[in-house]
Amino acid sequence: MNKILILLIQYEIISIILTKPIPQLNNIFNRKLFNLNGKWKYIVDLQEVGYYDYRMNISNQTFFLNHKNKTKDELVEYNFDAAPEMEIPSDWNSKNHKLFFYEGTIWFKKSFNYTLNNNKRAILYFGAINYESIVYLNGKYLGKHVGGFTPFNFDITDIIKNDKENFLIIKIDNTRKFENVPSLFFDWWNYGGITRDVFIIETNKIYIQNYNFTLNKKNYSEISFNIILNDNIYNKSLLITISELNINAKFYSNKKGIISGILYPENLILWSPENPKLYTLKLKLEDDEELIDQIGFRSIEVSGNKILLNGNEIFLRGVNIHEEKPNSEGRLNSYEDVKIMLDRVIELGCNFVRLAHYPHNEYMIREAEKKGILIWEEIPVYWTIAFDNIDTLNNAKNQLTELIYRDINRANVIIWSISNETPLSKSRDNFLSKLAIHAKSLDNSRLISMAIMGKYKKGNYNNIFINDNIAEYLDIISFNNYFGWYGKKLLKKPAKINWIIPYNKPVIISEFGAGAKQGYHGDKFTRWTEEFQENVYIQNLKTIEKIPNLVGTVPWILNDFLSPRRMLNIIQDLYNRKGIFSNEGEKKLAFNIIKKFYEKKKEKPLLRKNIRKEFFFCFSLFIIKISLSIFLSSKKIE
Ligand code: GCB
Repeated sequence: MNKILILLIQYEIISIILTKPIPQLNNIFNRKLFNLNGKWKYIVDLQEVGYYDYRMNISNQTFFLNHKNKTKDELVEYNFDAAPEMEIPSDWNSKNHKLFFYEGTIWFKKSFNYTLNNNKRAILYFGAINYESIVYLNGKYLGKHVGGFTPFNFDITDIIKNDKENFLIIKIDNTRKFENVPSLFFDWWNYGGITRDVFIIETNKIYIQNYNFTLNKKNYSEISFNIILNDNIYNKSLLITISELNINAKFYSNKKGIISGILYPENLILWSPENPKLYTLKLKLEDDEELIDQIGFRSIEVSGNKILLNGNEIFLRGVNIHEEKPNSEGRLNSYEDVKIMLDRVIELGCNFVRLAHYPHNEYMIREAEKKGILIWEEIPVYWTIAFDNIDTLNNAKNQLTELIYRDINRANVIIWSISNETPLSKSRDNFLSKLAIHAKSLDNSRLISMAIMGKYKKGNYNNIFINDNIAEYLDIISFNNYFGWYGKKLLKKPAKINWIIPYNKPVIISEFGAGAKQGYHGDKFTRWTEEFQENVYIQNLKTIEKIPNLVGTVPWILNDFLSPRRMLNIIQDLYNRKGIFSNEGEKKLAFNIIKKFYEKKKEKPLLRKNIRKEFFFCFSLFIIKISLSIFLSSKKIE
């Protein structure tokens, strides 16, 4: 049947408008999975021949409604059997050099046999597809998803053919558009394709869709929880077990299929970077399936101008990272890649990463959680976007929702960031305040921040000030500043900056740094040399220490990364060169500067205070002794 493929569309057009992905399932890796990764066929379709009829007037809003299904005869040029294959998950840009710069539509197809056991459900799950995807199974439309970095799923129980060949077709379009999130301009590679895992999740008819467990910040012997079932089933019982904490308790669902309550752990060991303790949590539905997770408990809060982790002040020794392979081109999408990245992060002395500028894959979050690395997660509301457009706002909100749903139980995630360097305006304020409120409504246990643009006071490059109407919605004031790199002031002498930050809140410098081509050497005033970058860090770190309320530093960035905005020949060659490591994984000189700074910061503030006290005590004794001996010897002379 598939020789010449009937691409789509044997369904009622109305379903285009009504069908949506079903609510998101979390904790995917611990569910029963059928793997759809591997080889997929693909057809590059620059003019979307497989979708649009060139005789129609595309500017007409009702285009979709008038759209006629394509017949077999119209699609004779579509033949997936003759098409090349691509390994999934991946991005097409690094898989086929002809597609390196490609932004547009590509169709993907996977054929597979599947056996659905009696009384089970099949849920089709995508870790992420960049950017817009329209999904069909066995010629039936399943739905559309917008946004390139978050998971989505469809219930395919009634569509999948049991013990027969099934075929999945996806139209993927990564065209940049002003109304998208991110919009037209961004400083990273617009990798297109099925960039994360594809699975069928097999569940029982009634299953646990999503859940969250939260430690009470004021009382560490209470953990509250909400567990959402896929159905409004009343009085369904669920057994929660965390053996190590002596928890083994039964609860019942309410009319909405939600199970809520409080657990009272005994001898709880809190998750922390020093001891990233995870417990095995078991959720067993009566006469139904059991779901297991590895879960940690910690508290995170702001007190005045400090961040407290488990009630203790913490300094965030951070570094930014993009989701790009550590030693080559392409989206990072495997556990092995994640390990290499985190080894670098740890070698640098960090306890914190900012995952710029969009949600990264779940492997990263989970592995960082095991290794005790704290995380800032972000959605790609980046630079200027269509702040006046309600669809753009809904899109951003949806990306935030999908991210928070996925990672709500990860102990290491402490910050939701709603944007990066957005230019000030009323509509932007309205947009961002709504995002901040939305994030809090979904999860008020974590901290909200965003990367603000640091500004110079007119005519005085020594005065850097932060002033943003959204500050009142933020728990942490974070800002980016490229002193010594962008702007007029080059670092000829140590910077004497006045930081003007009029908020009594903790402050993070979320980006600073400079570009250098690894292996290019010269004096410290020659741009692009490793010495120049090293000097920018030396000078920045001196003045950054003086930022009022500073609780974290996040250099930009761990590795050089691809960006179409970086076209300087020989030096950049399409790489943003601000990495502390090159794109091939070689360290630059700046590495040691940051590492030393972080070694100093590792000492607990209290410890440092004590050392200082002891030093002054010994020093005073020494002075007294010297004065005394001078006095006595002068007496002797007399
Ligand atoms: C920034 C952006 C980041 C860029 C960086 C740069 O402020 O937030 O995405 O890559 O500067 O290198 O200019």
